[in-house]
Amino acid sequence: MKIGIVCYPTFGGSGVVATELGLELSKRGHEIHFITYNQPVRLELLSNHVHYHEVNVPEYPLFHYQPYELALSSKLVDMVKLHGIEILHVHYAIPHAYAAFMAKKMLEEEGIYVPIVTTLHGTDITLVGSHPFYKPAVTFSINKSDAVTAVSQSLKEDTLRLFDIKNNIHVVPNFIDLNKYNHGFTDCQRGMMATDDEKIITHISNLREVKRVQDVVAVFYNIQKAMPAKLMLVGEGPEREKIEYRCQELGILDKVVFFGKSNEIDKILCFSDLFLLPSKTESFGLAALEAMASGVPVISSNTGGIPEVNIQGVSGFLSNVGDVDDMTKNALHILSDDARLETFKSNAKKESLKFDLHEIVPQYEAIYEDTLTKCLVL
Ligand code: GMT
Repeated sequence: MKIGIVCYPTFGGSGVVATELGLELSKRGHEIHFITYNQPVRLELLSNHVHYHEVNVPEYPLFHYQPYELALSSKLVDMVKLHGIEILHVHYAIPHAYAAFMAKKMLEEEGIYVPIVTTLHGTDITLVGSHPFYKPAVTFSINKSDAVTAVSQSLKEDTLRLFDIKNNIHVVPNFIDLNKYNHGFTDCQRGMMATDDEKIITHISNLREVKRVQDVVAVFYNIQKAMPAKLMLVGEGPEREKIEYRCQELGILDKVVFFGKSNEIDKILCFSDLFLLPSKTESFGLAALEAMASGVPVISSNTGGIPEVNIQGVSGFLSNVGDVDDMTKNALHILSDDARLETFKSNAKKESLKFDLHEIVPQYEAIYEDTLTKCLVL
């Protein structure tokens, strides 16, 4: 199949999922066209099966806001015509599903029919999409998609609760390339980050308010009072400065390593003992899955789709949002006994196998095939 993928090209989970999906689909013989405003961060490999088409939005002084969705829909029309793209898979409803619908209608005028698959990732529904400013357009775009997927059962339920949806929503969870996390490193270079007796606690996110990174700091502060420990904070975002000040106030700045945006997530997870994800909302929690695939147990909140990934008492523990004391208690329970820590590490790895990309990517292929068949019948 010739598949057009529209996504945000940034470090966010939706862009990562879209990119990894496109790369895997290309390995399975499909021709993939990424269409977005920058080359996606995890898209290192361009080949005759993987193409990237940049959407340019010319600056024009009359426009207070540059019309990205207009430029995107025009680009989609051109790319479908030029490359014979058969199906468009758009990740994140805003504005991608909306722009794709406009492209579809323009193409229909020329007798070309291209169906749209929309994948909902979370913040497009729970944080932004349900805002009254966007809600009618998001509802319309979801209802006009030929197929809709959500990354967790929880997100599907949220979508049905928040919007008036007429379409069926398929749950297709986030996935992981387990080969990437079967560390070939014989030495994780743990010694560079901590001494043998120190436990390594890690958090990876875009450091937005919704991630509650202050809770990460609070839990870590409690852990390091009970045992020697280091905190690895990976990612960049609006909360970064506040967090640094908080660490300084607490007198733990020398125990916290800020990695910024790192492409070496696998290496960092390789030497981690525990992963913290105390988010306020989280439709899936790809970062937790990546940790688990590296054999790192997870202490998380019990919000959104996280309980579909992190299994209570098996791969880690879940607490109510903001319950730092319970998170600390659970973290210390895992970390204070080496044998127990090993059991949780191996359980985390085992649980991650459910999300093997070889199991999940065929689900998307089946949706594409089904959608194309239905559209041919119409
Ligand atoms: O978590 C973020 O801030 C990034 C966000 C995004 O839209 O890229 O991630 C969302 O999509 C990921 C991939 O499906 C999910 O794993 C994340 O849980 C979800 N984030 C939230 O729901 C907050």
